[in-house]
Amino acid sequence: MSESKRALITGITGQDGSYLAEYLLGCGYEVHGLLRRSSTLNVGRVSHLQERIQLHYSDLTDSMSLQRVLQLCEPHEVYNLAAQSHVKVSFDQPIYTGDATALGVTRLLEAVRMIVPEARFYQASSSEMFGKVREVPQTELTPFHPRSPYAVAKVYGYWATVNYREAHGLFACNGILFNHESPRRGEDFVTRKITCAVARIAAGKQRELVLGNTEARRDWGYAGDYVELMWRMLQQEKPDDYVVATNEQWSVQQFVERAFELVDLDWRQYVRTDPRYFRPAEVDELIGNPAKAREQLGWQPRVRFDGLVRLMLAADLVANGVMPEFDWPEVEDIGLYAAPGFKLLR
Ligand code: NDP
Ligand code: GDR
Repeated sequence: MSESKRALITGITGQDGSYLAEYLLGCGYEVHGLLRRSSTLNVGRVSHLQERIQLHYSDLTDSMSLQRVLQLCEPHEVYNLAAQSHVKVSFDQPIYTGDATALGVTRLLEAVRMIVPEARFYQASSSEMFGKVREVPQTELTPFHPRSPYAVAKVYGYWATVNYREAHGLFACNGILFNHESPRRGEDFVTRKITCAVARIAAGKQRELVLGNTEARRDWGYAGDYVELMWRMLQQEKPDDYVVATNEQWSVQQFVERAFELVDLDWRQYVRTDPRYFRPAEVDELIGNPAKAREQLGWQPRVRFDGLVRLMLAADLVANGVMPEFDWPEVEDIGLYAAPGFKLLR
C-alpha cells in the first residue's frame, strides 16, 4: 500500500466519475475505480488517465465483487457515483434500476461497514428525489416526492446512507446534486442531445432534432464544478447532506434557442417534438437553494447557463470539424475529445 490517500470511485467511467478522478489525482490521491464488463471497452471518458488510475472489474449488483475490491484497495474515501442514471430508461427497466441504483447502495455500504468502517462515504443523491415539487427553491429540508423508478431508487439510497450514518456511525454523506452537464455528458440526456444535434446540423450531417417535453425547467450546472463539492463534503468534521445547485432555472426550450442562436440558425426549422420522448410522469421544474453548501463548504459555481451552452456546443462543433465563432468559459476539458492541437487554434 502506498502512503498517499486512496479513493475508490464507483461510476468512474461516467461523466462525474471522470471529473472526480481528475480532481482527486490533482489532490495527490491514489485513485481506484469500478469497471463493468461489456463487449466493447467502455473507458472513453478516462482513457486519458489510464496510466494513473487503477480499474477493477465489479458491479453494484454483485456484493462479492464489491467486497473484493474494497479488500484490495482499502480506500480512505468511497464515492458511490454508479447508477442506472437515466430517468426515462428507468420506466423501461424499473427492476434493474432498483437493483443497481437502490439496493446497490446498501451492498456497498454494507461492504464498507464490514471491511473499511473508517472510510468516508459519498452517495450521489439527486434533485429528482424532490420530483413533484412542494417547495421552491428546494433545500435539504424539502420533502421528497419521487416521480420515476429512478427517483424512487435514489430516495432509497439517500435514506440507506443516512441510516448507516445513524445506526453504524459511518462517515456517510449525501450530495443532493441538481442537473450538471458538460461536454462529457451522455448523448441521451437532453442538453448534450441538443448540443450534439446543433453541431451536426451546423456541419451539414443532421437535418432535425426530435425532443420530448421542452417546457420542463431545470437548474443546470457544470459537472466540472460539482465534483469538487463531493470531495469537500468528505473533508468536513462531521458527515452531513448538502444541496448543490446554481439557483437558476431555465427551460429545455431556452436551452434549444440559445444553442441554435450561437450558430446563427433558426431553431424552428429543425426542432420537432415526439410523444415517444415524453415520460409517464414528469418532473416539471426544479431549482435548488445551495446556501448550506455555500456557507459550510465555501463554494461558488464558475460556469452558469450561458457559459454551459457555449462550452458544450463548442466542444461538439470542434468534434464535428467546425470552429466555433463564439467564446466559451476558460475550463480545462474542452479539448478532451477534440482534434489534437485544438487548443492552439483557439
Ligand atoms: P453516468 O450515467 O454518466 O455514469 C454512470 C456510471 O455508473 C457509469 O460509470 C456506469 O458504468 C456506472 N454504472 C451503471 N450501472 C452500474 C452497475 N450496475 N455497477 C457498476 N457501475 C454501474 O452518470 P453521471 O456521471 O451523470 O452521474 C453520476 C451519479 O450521480 C449517478 O449516480 C447519477 O444518478 C447521479 N446524479 C447525476 C446528476 C447529473 O446531473 N449528472 C445529478 C444528480 C445525481 P458504464 O460506463 O459501464 O455504463
Ligand atoms: P433528468 O435529465 O431527467 O433531469 O435527469 P434529462 O436531461 O434526461 O431530462 C431533462 C428534462 O428534459 C426533458 N426532455 C428530454 N430529455 C431527454 N433525455 N431526451 C429528450 O429528447 C428530451 N426532451 C425533453 C425531460 O423530459 C426532462 O424533463 C438527469 C440525470 O442525470 C439523473 O441521473 C439526475 O439525477 C438528474 O438529472 C438530476
